[in-house]
Amino acid sequence: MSKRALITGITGQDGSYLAELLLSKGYEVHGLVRRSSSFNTQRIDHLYQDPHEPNARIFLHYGDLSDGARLVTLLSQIDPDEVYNLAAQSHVRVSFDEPEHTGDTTGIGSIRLLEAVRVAGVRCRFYQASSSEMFGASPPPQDEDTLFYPRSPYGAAKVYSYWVTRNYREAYGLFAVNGILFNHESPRRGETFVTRKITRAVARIRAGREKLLYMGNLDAVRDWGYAPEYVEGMWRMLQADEPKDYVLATSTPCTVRQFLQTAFDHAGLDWEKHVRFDDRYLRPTEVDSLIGDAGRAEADLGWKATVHAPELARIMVDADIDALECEGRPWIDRPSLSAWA
Ligand code: NAP
Ligand code: G4F
Repeated sequence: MSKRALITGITGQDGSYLAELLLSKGYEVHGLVRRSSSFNTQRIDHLYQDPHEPNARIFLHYGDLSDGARLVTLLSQIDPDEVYNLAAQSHVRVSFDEPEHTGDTTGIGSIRLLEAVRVAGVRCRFYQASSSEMFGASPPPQDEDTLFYPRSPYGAAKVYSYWVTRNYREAYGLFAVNGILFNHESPRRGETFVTRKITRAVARIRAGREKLLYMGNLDAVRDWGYAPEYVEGMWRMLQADEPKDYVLATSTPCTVRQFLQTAFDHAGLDWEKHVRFDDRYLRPTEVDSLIGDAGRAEADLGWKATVHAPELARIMVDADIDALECEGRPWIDRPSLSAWA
């Protein structure tokens, strides 16, 4: 019998890579998809299988983390072996604009899902997508024992989700774990996160479609890894003998400025000629430096990141250059200057 997994956030960057990974391991994959007036499934369209086919192994279900009753119904129907809670309003800057919505989705959404697991009586393993943003102002290096000091409504909502996940483990004996993941990126990264905003702009400037890129704080330090490696870590956490929380990170610091320079250099461009400052991209409170220590994940799970920021920047620039040269994909032609965050 193949295992069954439910992924919330399957249409996002991580959800799409995780769905690929689980399908490659023979899982039956179920994904929660928000109803939208236009299709939001671009990242998983290549995985689509007609549910009428007898051998179909991926199934999509309408639902939303704000709708607890729907979650109970789905959990009862699917009866999964593993649940990966990846859905969230995941943009830190936007969480200052929409703090209540972020709290409802990124925070309360997690307990709705945990309650659905409990009420439906499903015996599954549960993964919570926790974040290095929870460390916020705590100085690096950060590991599983570092104090949380969130600096945004998003970070605070993730701290809430972290603790309710631990609480359901301790209160109800649920195999529930937090993956505390540092930033991880890919060609599928949302276009308003800084790495993708940069690599899309590099491709467009190189092609002569734009001239300038407006940016916020270039001094922030992040620990950027490669998303496909991180979803492997998520899966390994749920295969472990006992439920524990783990940091996944590269341990390699990189400033936004260094990422910019590597990306522009790779395309043969001088970043200083094309980058301008705009304070709309600053946050009311910034997280200055995130550098993770993933020693526990390496020791217990045999997980170690191999792709670091410079290689990542080159992978993403190459992918955005290729995508721009692709015919017949109209969404690619959205100008990066209209990015909202
Ligand atoms: P992402 O690309 O922004 O994807 C978020 C997913 O959540 C999308 O599928 C989105 O659906 C869905 N979603 C949003 N609100 C929802 C709601 N109310 N109900 C149901 N689904 C909803 O994020 P990601 O980068 O893949 O990250 C995955 C998870 O890991 C997130 O929880 C994020 O906060 C966390 N995380 C990410 C990183 C990172 O560096 N990427 C690091 C640490 C933690 P639509 O497609 O319809 O918008
Ligand atoms: O790419 P970012 O928006 O990611 P941020 O805020 O680090 O959050 C991401 O990683 C978290 C894990 O630590 C996740 F939990 C979260 O869901 C998300 O995936 O910004 C990175 C840095 C920030 O310091 C920001 O101030 O880049 C700086 N930055 C400078 N100019 C900019 C810009 N960020 C954005 N989005 N846009 C800019 O123009």
